Amino acid sequence: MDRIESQISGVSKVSLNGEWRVSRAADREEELPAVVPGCVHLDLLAAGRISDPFVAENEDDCQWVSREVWSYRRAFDVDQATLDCDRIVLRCHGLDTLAEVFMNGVKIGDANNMFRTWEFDVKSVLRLGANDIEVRFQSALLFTEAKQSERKLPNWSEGNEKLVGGPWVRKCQSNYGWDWGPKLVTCGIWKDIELVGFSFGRLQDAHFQQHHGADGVRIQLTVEAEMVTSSQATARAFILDGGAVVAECEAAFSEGKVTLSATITRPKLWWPNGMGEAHLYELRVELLDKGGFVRDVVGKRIGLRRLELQRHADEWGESFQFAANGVPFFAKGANWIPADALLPRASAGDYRRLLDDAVGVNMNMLRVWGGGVYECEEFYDICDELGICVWQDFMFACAGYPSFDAAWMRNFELEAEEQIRRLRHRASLALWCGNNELEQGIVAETWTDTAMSWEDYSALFDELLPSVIARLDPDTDYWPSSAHSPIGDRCDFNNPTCGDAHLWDVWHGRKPFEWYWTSTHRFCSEFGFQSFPEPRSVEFYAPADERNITSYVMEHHQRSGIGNATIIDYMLSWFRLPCGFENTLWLSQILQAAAIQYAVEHWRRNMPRTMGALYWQLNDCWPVASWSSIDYFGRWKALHYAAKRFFAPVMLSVVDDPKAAKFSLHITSDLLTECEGQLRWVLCDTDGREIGGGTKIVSMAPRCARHVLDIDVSDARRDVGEQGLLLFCEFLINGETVSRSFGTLVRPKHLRLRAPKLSHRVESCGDSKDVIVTVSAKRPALFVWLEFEEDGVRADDNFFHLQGGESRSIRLLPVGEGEIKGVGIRVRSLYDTFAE
Ligand code: BMA
Repeated sequence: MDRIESQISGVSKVSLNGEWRVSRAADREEELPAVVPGCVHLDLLAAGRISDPFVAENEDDCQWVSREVWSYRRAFDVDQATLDCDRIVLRCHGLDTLAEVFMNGVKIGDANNMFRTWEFDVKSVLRLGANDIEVRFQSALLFTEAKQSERKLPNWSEGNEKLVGGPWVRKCQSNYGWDWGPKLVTCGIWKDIELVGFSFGRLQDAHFQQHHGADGVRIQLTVEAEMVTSSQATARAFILDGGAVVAECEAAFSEGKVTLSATITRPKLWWPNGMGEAHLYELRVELLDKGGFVRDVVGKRIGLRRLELQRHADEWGESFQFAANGVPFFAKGANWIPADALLPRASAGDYRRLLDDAVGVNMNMLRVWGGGVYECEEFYDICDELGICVWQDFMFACAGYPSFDAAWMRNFELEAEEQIRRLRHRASLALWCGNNELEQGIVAETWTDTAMSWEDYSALFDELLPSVIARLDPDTDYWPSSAHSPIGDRCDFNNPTCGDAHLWDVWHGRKPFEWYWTSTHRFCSEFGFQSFPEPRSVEFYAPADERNITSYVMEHHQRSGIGNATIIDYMLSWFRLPCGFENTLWLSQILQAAAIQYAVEHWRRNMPRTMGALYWQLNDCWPVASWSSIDYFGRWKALHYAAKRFFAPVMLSVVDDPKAAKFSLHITSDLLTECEGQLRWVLCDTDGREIGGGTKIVSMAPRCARHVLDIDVSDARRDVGEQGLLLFCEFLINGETVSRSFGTLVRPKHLRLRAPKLSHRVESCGDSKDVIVTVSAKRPALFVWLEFEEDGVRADDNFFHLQGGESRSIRLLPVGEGEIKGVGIRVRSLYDTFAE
């Protein structure tokens, strides 16, 4: 079917994906089956030649794989129709990384950049009938070790959690290891590979631009074609909305290029999640010959929107806020790392699940972090659909890069051109960012062991990259680095008055959570706190006799040097020492959620001074202790449930003031319209006895944060003592609770909590497949959580607080297709973590 269609269109494509063979180049005899797209570690794993590197310490035993030369081969047939094409190329959408490509024994080219598409002319080497292809991968690790011994580039944590020399090669930097990831310097044909043949010409690019005016949105489309013939060619474009054509234009190519334009008069705008519909149109571009026959077609989905970074002088310095269609919004989200350390394994379903999980907790922005990869089409497709804005880093992180090397620079320039052309039409694309954290101490006056020179840094991030962006995508903003301070001393990378900031005073700096409340930064693009995955996930990698957080395997699955000690240190300052291994894992999640909630609530209260909070990090690439809110298996940690609450469109939060015996209540609304609701609060003791309470009607202007009530609890404190006092509060709109909050005058470890006597009841919900669990507490219960034995289940709320005598109905949601049985549910709370 594909073939027939492609022949009609005049570009024939023969996929070479599928079954290949892989062997060490030094030992061709021993060939193993291989899958393309894929990578050598996945092939060796499937063939039983290595043990799963994600289990126990197996990663150590497969380090030899990164030191070999690997050869991928397959045979394929070519028919006369393909052979008759005047131009035939082998198109490799992704080779990881140092590759030589041979066809029928003839070398057809080399590749040295994982982030580029490689095309090789194969017209003269192809034969009718049987052909063979070999792609041979050098060891990127041996290459970078050699380069690094010739000239040492600065690189954080090298030799510790990282292998040597990553910055020398244009390859996923976290392959070399990271403080949350394994060291698996893999190789392989990691994206599609195909033969492409054509005789007339093919479409190369269609640059879509939009100009919003009073009479609608004017579309401008610059189409480029690679022509084989010199005969006349025309470009025709359609914009469709739900299948119906809303605009159409056509014009003849001149020297392979043409600009078309059209106006959409009643545009349906694209909005980020929470601001409106993320409406998408279809764009179809055709290459026509002079008889009007379609010779090539490309399709894209586009959104009509203005999406910009607004920086202007204001009372606090310079703003840093994103605006959609002129409306500034608070960016709520997280940092994204590769979805799997062995990336070709991440399926479209994995991307769908993770991104659904991001919008499911009210996120509207993700930052594709610079130590991973430019993501696959599915990723951006789903972000476009769901209204997730993308902050896109270029792939540089935490190291000095050899921009003094002209060939390396040219290689990157081509990479940047390709990625910008690929992604610039995306509705979700909010920002191009040069790199991750290079300005954070890796740049100095001159090159040293720990820094690159400002001169070489600037050549790359102040000159080359912004000029490529200005040429190819002038409509998207560029930001040189994250974190970056645009005013004053550039080395003051976390300047609180301007730019974005990476706030690691809590965690790396070991400051107390209260430090967050002193931050007045304009946009917090990184801050984080670690936790362990839940017991079921840990059981996957830690055998029974290693289930203690100081065991070798548990420390092996913890890549932050200060990791486990830091978790425990903070844990003891907030919570009682937990009993046993499992409670330690769960309590680490509660602690992590508390830390990030502390931070985000503060910044949202501080809007519009602060206009973004992207925590580190959304996801994991293997099972490990890390800063993620979703573990490798897709299980939500307590933080992810908390994110749903602290990123809610309308958020109630409590600021406690133990000295003054006072709670201050604040509401932050991201709604685009005014809202009115009822604030309710109940003060009780740890036995659940009500001591006070009240209600208040509150109106909130659109997009604002304000202090709405002070509650003086000095009398109650005198009566029951500060360790016995709990404040529960909620905000209701039209009778429905939209946000809950909670306050105490002491840290949870000093509360006189009593056994809450939790019980739960499982009910099915009418005809629907939904299952409801009603959880009840006799006495106040903090951080109540449901734990599931069956997989494929999630709760619509978890790690919540209950008042004494309160019942809460929690809906269980299926993850994927499965049906929920509602069996094996355990309900526990903070009390159970320490009470034996
Ligand atoms: C950041 C990131 C990563 C790192 C994280 C946790 O600043 O950019 O490099 O994994 O901190 O240490």
